[in-house]
Amino acid sequence: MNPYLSVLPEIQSALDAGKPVVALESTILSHGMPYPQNLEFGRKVEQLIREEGAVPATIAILDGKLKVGLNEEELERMCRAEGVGKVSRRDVPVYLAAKKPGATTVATTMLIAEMAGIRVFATGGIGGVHRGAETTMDISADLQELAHTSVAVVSAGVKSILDIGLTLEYLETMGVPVLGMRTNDFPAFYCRKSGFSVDYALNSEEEAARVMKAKWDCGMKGGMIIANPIPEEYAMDSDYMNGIIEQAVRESVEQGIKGKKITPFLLARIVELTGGESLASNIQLAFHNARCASRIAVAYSKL
Ligand code: PSU
Ligand code: MN
Repeated sequence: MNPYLSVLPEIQSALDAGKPVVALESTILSHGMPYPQNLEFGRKVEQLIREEGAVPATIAILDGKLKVGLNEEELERMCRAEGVGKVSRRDVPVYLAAKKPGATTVATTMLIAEMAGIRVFATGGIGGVHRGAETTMDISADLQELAHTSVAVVSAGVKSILDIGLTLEYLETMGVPVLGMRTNDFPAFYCRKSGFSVDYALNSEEEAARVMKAKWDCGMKGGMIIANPIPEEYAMDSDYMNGIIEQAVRESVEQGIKGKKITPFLLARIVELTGGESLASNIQLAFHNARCASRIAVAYSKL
């Protein structure tokens, strides 16, 4: 038994009974969306998962524990985000030892989900290879985690704050399957297409579950990406978004923003520059991913 792991009783019972559970990250709350929209989102996304017949498990680091499932007060704390750090793999032991509050990224949420026995995780967008990474070497730890940790991540692809082509090359090198949910196009978060393709298109959530089972039953470690495009009605114009993203990236370079601060800086700037319009799309695509992940978890639990 991992002494740092603290799983809510409802989630532990579901896991013990082989019932579907869907993990959710907390960096999207603490560092990806403003308060109080993040709190409203955090509650609603859990409710959607329940409506699909699965149990939600929002993950965070609090009071020296790896928390799987948050109560109302803890969720509020993550959304207010006062003194809450952004915790990727390297930060975990420090936050545990110091009992500091930490929001988990995709990498850390996968890591903790795997420890708890959760196989499916819904997010908005994953981290990846940043533009200019050939000189900065800025590659999100999310990609290494996908290579090693056995959790399927449902995401709306990646934002074009990243170099999408290099991100896909890196995932290929790391042996991570990139599967499109009812699409051949790898989506670009706010937009349904990025100009790049997925490795394989899936026709259903059941098919995703069968791929997961095949991978893990034969002893292969590592995750996979289920790329789920934003619903048409919430998609944004790609020329418009690329212009906004270019500007945000330019400002980050001019202001010398580096390291783990880059992604939160760009996300906040994009919300400002679009006058909040991108936030509405972000919320809707994350809801859509939560529904998809729940259906995959339900299908997986029946195999
Ligand atoms: N991309 C988004 N929204 C997010 C993130 C990325 O569109 O909220 C967050 C996720 O938690 C992701 C993290 O795991 O940023 C990646 O940060 P970095 O690039 O520093 O690894
Ligand atoms: Mn980075």
